[in-house]
Amino acid sequence: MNIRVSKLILTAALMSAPALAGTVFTDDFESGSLSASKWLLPGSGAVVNDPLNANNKVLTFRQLGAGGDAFTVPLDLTGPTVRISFDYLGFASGPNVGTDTGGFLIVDLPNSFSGYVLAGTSNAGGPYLKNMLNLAVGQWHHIELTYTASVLQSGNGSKVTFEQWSGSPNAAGNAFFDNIEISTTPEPGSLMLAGVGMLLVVASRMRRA
Ligand SMILES: [Ca+2]
Repeated sequence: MNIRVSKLILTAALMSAPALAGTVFTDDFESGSLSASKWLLPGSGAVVNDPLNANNKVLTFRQLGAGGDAFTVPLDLTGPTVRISFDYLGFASGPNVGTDTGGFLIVDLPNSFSGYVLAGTSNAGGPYLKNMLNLAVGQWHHIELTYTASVLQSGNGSKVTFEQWSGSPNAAGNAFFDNIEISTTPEPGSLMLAGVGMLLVVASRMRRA
């Protein structure tokens, strides 16, 4: 596997001595299904073979959705810093799709099914972080998001949900996620940037040999 990384740092905040990152969720989908211990109300989410690598299993969606389609079980996202990383692959069903292949992430507030669109492949729908825009189709991309939980008011009981958004011009089943990892990183209080979105966005491209 050759990994080529190109970093796009939109807004970097100094993070000194980040330690004790706690992983609260991982799924590489190699189990072949959406485990009830990890996923809540999976909707049309389904585990399928990676279109680029038949030996790998990934998440996709049988239908377009809105407001979330594959929800994690409630997680402790008290932070203060929350990190979400994953791989994303999109194909376009027609020339009008461009790079708006439909993948979106939403962070649901604790004990709720409403929340904030965190990132998506289109400006439409209001992604809070825009780092999934303009991703080339037909290849995997590794995405890392870091945000302060206070900005989104996430906390213990929050869910992260994935979907192929119904606002995308793409046909269902053309968006794929893999290697999802969600963790929280305690930081010294003196480094908190109160009320300011602290974003460290690393978009990289991963080419599978
Ligand atoms: Ca996988």
